Amino acid sequence: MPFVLCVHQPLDKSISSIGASRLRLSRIPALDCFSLLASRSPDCSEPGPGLVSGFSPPIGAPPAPFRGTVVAQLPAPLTAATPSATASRLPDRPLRVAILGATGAVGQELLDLLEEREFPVGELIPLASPRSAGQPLHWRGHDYTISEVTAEAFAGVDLVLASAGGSTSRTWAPVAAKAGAVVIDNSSAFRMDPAVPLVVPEVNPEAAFAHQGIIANPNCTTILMTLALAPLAARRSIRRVVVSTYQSASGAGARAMEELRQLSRTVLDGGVPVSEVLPYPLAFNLFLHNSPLQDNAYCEEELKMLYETRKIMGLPDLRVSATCVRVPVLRAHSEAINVEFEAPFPVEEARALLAAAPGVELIEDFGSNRFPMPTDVTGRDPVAIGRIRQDLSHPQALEFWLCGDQIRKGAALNAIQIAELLQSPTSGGR
Ligand code: NAP
Ligand code: 2RA
Repeated sequence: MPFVLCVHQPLDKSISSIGASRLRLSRIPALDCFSLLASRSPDCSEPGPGLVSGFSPPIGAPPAPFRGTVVAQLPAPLTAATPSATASRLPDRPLRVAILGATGAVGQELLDLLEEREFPVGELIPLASPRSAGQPLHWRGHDYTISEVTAEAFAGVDLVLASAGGSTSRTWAPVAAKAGAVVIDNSSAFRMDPAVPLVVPEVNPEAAFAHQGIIANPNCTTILMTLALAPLAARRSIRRVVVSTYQSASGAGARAMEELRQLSRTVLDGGVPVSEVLPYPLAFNLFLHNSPLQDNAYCEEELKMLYETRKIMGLPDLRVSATCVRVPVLRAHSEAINVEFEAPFPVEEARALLAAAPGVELIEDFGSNRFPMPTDVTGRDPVAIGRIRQDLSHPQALEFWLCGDQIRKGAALNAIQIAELLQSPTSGGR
């Protein structure tokens, strides 16, 4: 039985993208078809009478007519008083923070962001492989020494920010969680584990509080895409997403970045580039994503975009088809996204929603053909979106382009935002 949910509360910037998924995920778990009626003016800046409705039929099934009406209040924002929040929060004091993978591309970004965001670190424990053990690390005016990861390293640790690959996380995250730490893991080890929340703070912040010691950070391409999809899905149900990615070398780690630099010099000097880190030379080249191919001819990265998007957005039937490509950009991923909705979506309405969405900025100048580029977002927090347009081949589909710094919002920033949310539950997505 499909329901109509009427939200008697003005949508503000955060609620517009967070509210719908919160309703779907935590308040009405049995709902398989939904509709969200939101009180909002068409320009999305002021409360007013507006209608947002959505319907998620199973793949291939025709949409059924609405038959019932349920009126529900949007849940109050998560606060310290929310029971699930208090049980799973990080203590409100300077924390003992371990960085597992402190020498890597994401680990280095984590260190920079902890400082930049003045995260309350009482004690820092930088961990890496035996290769780096004993190396010095200077952070926030103090000298540290990188240690090899051991069970003892997690004693008394409040928070582990892990970015040392899936096998390292599979070994050590449960050890750290058992020792009492909250682990926020950047690897794919636990993302699809039903007991582990998969969180983008601007999209499904409430999920973080259901953790049992481990929280998964989604794949970088997925994080960037859900920031754009969530505010649109809150207005009209999404039927299908077709996405092509343009992924930078840094998505494959610090050594892949260095290889791109070196092989670019080799090519410019007239030499023959030979790759060791990535499967093929990336300099002046591109290739389909380097993750393992599956029997269905999709690679792992492409299937992560399908399954992780479904989990984050609470849309288990969402259709997503991805083609992931590695391109010779040092840092920041790009995505060309086509979204089919259950009804036509005026471009101006979508543009206003995206402009107001948390974690998103628009870069759109049609007059000068100026839209987001990786260099626009390198070292910056927001995902930049542009060239939002009607799909000429489908009356209910929109096309747009986005760029996001995947080491930052696609990994380190998202992880720290989750930690901030657990320490101060109203901070999600700041
Ligand atoms: P990276 O630059 O290659 O860094 C890997 C880090 O893991 C290094 O600090 C390395 O230490 C450490 N490490 C490797 N093996 C270890 C072991 N056995 N024990 C302890 N530490 C070990 O990789 P990255 O790009 O930062 O990625 C790290 C993780 O984040 C991966 O799971 C990746 O999928 C995920 N992620 C990456 C991105 C991105 O854009 N790069 C985005 C989202 C998620 P040593 O220096 O000692 O070898
Ligand atoms: C990439 N999936 O290959 C990685 C980043 N997490 O770009």
